[in-house]
Amino acid sequence: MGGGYCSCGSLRSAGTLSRFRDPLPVPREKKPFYRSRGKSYYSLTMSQFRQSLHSELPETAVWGFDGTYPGPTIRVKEGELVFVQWNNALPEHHLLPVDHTVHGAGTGVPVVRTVTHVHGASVHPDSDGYPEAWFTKNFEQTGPFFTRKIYRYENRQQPCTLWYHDHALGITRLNVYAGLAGFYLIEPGSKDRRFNLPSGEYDIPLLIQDRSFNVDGSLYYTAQKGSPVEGPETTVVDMFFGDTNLVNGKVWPYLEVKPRKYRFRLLNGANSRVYTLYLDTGQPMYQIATDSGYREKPALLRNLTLAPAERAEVIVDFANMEGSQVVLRNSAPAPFPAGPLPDESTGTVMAFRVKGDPGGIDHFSIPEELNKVPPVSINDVCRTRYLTLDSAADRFGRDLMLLNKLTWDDPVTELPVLGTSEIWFFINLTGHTHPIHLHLVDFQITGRRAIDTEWFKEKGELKYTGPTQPADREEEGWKDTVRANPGEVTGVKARFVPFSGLFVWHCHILEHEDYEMMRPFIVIRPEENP
Ligand SMILES: [Cu+2]
Repeated sequence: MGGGYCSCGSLRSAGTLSRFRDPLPVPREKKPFYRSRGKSYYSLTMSQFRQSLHSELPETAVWGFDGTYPGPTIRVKEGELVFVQWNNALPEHHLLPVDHTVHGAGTGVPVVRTVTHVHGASVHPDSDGYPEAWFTKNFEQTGPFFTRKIYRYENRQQPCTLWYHDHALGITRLNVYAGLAGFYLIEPGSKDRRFNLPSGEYDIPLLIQDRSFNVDGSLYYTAQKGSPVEGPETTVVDMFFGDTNLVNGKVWPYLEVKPRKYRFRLLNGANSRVYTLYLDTGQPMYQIATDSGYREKPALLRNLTLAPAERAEVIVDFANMEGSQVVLRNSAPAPFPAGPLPDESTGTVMAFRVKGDPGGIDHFSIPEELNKVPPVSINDVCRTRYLTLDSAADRFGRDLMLLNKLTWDDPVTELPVLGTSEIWFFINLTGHTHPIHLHLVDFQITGRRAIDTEWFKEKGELKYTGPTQPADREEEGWKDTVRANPGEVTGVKARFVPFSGLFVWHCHILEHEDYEMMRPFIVIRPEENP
């Protein structure tokens, strides 16, 4: 076996690892290697190395950027023109068991392929990280849609917390699980949007992921026993849930905080797990931003749910709490929303230890108004689309999830016109929630409505069984990923600007996106509209 994985069933029990043993790592910030007249140039390199993910575990072979997992944080300004060369210096063999029966991952393509997507970035299609624009070590081999080595990011969008991660067709779940992810933060271009929010050492990004380990410390990823396919074991599973939670690459870490306000940028970077996060002290988190920018006003929340790829920025005030420990916990069932509740291991995320004095006057504040988020209007909607989320079975009888009953290779069916607005209604006919992500655009949730799914499957008609429900509290504002819940129709309204061309929309459960729950879409220019 070429990689570092072990499928001998020597899974390490999560209960053998102590909680809150290691300090939270904060990814270092990447500096551009050249900056001139509002343009910045970066180069990041993916490689395999060993890193301690918990001090009671042997070092783990992981993949990362510039020798760290998660990769270094890229912090840019609104409107700054940024160029990034994403380099691949990974070994020839994959760290995890590749399944060659999955779309785009057949034996005819190199096993180790990468392509980096900045999730939520408004970019030209040639810099978006199209799943078939992959490349191998030193760009020796490239996928059919590869066009350029250096990606261009204009960052003409609201200040927000984005993240970069791998997006290679058929192996995204493995590349991200191995460690290929990091933060990409867009900061306000002008002072009036900076407010007086906690900054510097009081502004901390938290990448939350779940992982399982073998006894030798290596990452465990499912290999199916009794594979229906001849040859290597197949590894594509309906969902994958790890039995420990990591934050910024450490299992159940702790962070020493001062008794004052902190800004946390929460990102669910898990393959399949949904997190409902809360503080065990019952104290509030003041949410200030959603996926794609500031909320209109902060929201006082006791808990908030993030499906894979969703983000929320919150302010937590530890004032007058010297000497106490606050635990960030998870209460979301897996699968979501009707699976078993988390146990003590998967229900624990990290701890904050409040120590010392505030370190000066806490002059940071939670603003009353943050942004102008217009109410969702349907007056300018050019087109509505009804798109089903379906469960099916593949030729081997394995679970397979589809969008509109189509596969990745089927002809493109979503062709919005540049500059127009559309509402996409996701009709979820499966048994669990799928976080649906559209590249290029931000959107607002128009609402959710329960339907009779059996009726729909039989007659192909929508029979609503309840009134329209508005977005959840933590979803109010601009989003790029939305939870489509089972038995519901979920609507999102997006304006397709500013780039035309080929993009993708998909479920962000990585096991689903790797196995047909992803579709291309093309933003066409008005003159191309038939
Ligand atoms: Cu899905």
